[in-house]
Amino acid sequence: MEINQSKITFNSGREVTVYQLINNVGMQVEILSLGGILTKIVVPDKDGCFESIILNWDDMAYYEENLPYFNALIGRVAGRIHDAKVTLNDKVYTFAKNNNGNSLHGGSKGFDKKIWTAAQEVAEKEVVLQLTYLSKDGEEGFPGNLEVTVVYRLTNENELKIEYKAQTDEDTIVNLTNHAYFNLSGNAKRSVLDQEVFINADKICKLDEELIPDGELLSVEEHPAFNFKERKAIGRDIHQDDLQLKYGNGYDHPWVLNDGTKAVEFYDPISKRCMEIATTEPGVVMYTMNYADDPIKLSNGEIQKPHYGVCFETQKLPIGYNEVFKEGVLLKKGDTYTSTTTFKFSIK
Ligand code: G6D
Repeated sequence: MEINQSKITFNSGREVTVYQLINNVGMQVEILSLGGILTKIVVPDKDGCFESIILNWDDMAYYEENLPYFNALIGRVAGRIHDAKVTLNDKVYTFAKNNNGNSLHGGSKGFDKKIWTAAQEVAEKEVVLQLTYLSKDGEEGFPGNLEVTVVYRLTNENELKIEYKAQTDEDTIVNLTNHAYFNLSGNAKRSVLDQEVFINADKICKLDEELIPDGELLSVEEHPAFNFKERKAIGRDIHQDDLQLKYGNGYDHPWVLNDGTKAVEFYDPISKRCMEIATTEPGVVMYTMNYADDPIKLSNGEIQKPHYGVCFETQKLPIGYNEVFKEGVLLKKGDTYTSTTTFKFSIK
């Protein structure tokens, strides 16, 4: 078990630390102090070939812009907030309208753009990187001084646990996640459309063309393209004639998770790599990288392309019309926000 660290200086002059966590069986996780961004998750395939299973930019400097939020911690509020405003205790708070007139992923400079303070620990059975950040009262329009702690925990069972904790001195809203782009082929050598997904959910949030929910939940039995209760290839139904797929230009929806130990299973039948996700969160947004407009190079030398990554953003449901689902993201003064999501890697 070890943690190595190095420094990189971005064009802006900001110095960022790179932390490399290694367990006793060769799994590696690389994390930046900028945005808690994951730049590598290296696991073996069926032949013992160790490759990274998340997308990574070729030029690390691009992580300062990072328009698609590659592999970053997202907050203060992940997902969308309709009309970029919310009412708390009879006061209206307004946020940056950074996505079709709505708020997306914490505003113009969310948690993915912040430098986090790190503390590290190497123990016998795990290596731990703790990141902390103080989001000041009024930052991006959100009320309350919010002290946030995110712990990345790598175990010898090839599990990466992400544990979130936050406390506030004023009532506020919080919804934290990680926006990793996974591809189990290894170094993104193939699209994810032939990789298979199971999602333990009977319903999705109905979205409109701006991807804003109105509170109605749709049954995956009536929208079979969104039915992942039997593991299936991501690409099998992605082009079906379903208005929800049209709105998202693919999958970009919150699934409402059933109770159970396994929320998601993601599997590549060629490499035999398997990733299982367990979470405390009520929902998961599966986003199939439906857009890749900017011709930016990945670390494998290829220009990024749609459907070469898939995100499983575990989170609470987004605030939609008439502030639906707002209750789920409320954090009262003096209460503690906690959330844990575990990614377990194996060969099947
Ligand atoms: C698009 O709608 C999607 C979001 O869900 C995603 O997080 C972002 O791209 C990267 O806006």
